[in-house]
Amino acid sequence: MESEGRSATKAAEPLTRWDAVVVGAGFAGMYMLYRLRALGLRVTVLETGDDVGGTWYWNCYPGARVDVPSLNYSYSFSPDLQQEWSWPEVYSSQPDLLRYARHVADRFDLPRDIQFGTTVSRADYDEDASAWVVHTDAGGRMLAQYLIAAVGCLSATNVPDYQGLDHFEGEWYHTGRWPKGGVDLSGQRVAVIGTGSSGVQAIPVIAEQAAHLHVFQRTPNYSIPTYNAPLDPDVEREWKQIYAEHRDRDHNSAGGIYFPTPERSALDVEPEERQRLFEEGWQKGAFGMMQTFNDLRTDLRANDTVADFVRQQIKRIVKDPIVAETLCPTGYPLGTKRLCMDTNYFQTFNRPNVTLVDLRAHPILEMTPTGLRTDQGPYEFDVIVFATGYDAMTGPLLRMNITGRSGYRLAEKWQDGPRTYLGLGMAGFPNLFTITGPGSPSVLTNMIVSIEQHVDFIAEMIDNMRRRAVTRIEPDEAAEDAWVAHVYEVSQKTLYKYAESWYLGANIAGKPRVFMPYVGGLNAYRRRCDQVAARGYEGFVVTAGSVHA
Ligand code: N01
Repeated sequence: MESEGRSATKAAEPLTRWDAVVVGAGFAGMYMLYRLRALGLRVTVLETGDDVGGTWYWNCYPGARVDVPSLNYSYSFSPDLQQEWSWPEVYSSQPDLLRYARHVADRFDLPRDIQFGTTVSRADYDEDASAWVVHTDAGGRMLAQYLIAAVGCLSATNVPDYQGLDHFEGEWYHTGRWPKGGVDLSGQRVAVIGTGSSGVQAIPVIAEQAAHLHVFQRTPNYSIPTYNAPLDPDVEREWKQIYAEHRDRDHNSAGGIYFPTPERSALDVEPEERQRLFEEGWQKGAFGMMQTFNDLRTDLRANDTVADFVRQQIKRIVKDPIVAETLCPTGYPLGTKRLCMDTNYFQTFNRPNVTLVDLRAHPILEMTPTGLRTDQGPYEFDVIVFATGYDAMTGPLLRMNITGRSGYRLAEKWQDGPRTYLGLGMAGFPNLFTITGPGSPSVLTNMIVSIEQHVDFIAEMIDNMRRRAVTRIEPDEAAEDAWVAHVYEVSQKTLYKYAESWYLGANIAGKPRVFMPYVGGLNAYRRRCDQVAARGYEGFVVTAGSVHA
């Protein structure tokens, strides 16, 4: 029996001892390993994949690309690294980001401390040992004083529970688990379900390969062209001359990428002038348009003006007026679901081999052996692509089956939504740290900047603990409650509350509706963390003693 076989392996597996176990070898886990090793800790990193890169390892779907310029979306911790690395394009493709991750791993000799193909199946806090016992699906057991979750915010994939999917006779894939060797879609009848950032990127590329592509859209999305281009060597050279200044500006900005604050409200200018500025911003691409006025993300009436402008653009680009209307997002403010960045997304719907299906009007009733069925009839495919997103932020942590002090399960603690102190740790779970966990700015920012801030904070806290002979640290319940209340309070002052988004857990049936990231800005958050550290880790409870790990 398989379970017996597995437990037999488990029993035979010796308990290995570490100072720290880090889970995940994406950008967060790699940098955490680098920092902890420099402190002299014995560290092992457990990674499900067979390579480094995290998000950029798994998301190798056609068209996958970062939507932050790579000069900003890259590590800043090593001046040499940032000088020697060159990005071919302004917005890097997934293969280039993976190449970068591998380069960093090799340059800092990281893989020797990474166990690839290893998934954490359970982690239990052992109070007698003052250490975490970490179990892996291969039957491994590890004892470690510190457990650090670097599992990413968007790594627990969500495949809708459609009746009949098991009987589909073609191939199906989720964008976040795309096969490593790629998928040859040429001449195939393909369906893409989902039109969030992943779908918006994949659809134009798949349309070029497939014989026919059906796009199944539930909620239309606001999307802005990036106008990606090769990185101008002069821009790169000038940037690198003052890299430290650029990094400093990013690190102290609200979103982890610096933009000058626009001076005017969208409501303070005449409609013609506003239109002209939006046009100009649209032509700049990406976030250009959002930088035209200072209240597009905060004032509903100002937001309406930019949302109207995007709908005009869609109607201008898409030739069939019914298709254009179906693609127009309405009913939620622009930016309250993740704003998509695209290359020829709306143009793709002018292709003769692309059909848009409106799932709002005609929901999927079931999957069939040859495709799927709505009330409009059957659709037949060779390949179905699920671009249906993630059980975001809490999903990757809950999938680790974590149990803290006194048998307190994380799933139990979070049954009404995530509760953390600063998105860094939880009361009842000593020495468990989360990189970009719920309650931190994370997904609302340039992720690498947030990752570096968290890793630096955690490394310095561990260093401080060791120097003070502190064996356990965990958030104080009252400090955690106050932070949870603050995260909620700040979110209620924004427009985010008007959208049914994954930020709120709305995409997963039964998930508590709690706005998970901290929307108060990375700059404010960083100041708060610095203050917490300067005050001797205010809000954390420490215990001195010996560790038996
Ligand atoms: O996932 P999503 P994603 N039936 O949740 C639809 C980052 N990212 O992988 O909106 C039918 O955004 C769902 O519809 P609805 C970025 O942070 C970044 O695209 O729930 N449809 C939606 O259209 C992003 O936000 C980059 O009504 C269903 C889509 O599937 C995050 O990852 C690139 C459905 C899911 O969209 C997630 O993006 C890619 C169902 N049962 C991703 N369930 C860049 O850097 C869900 N949907 C550019």
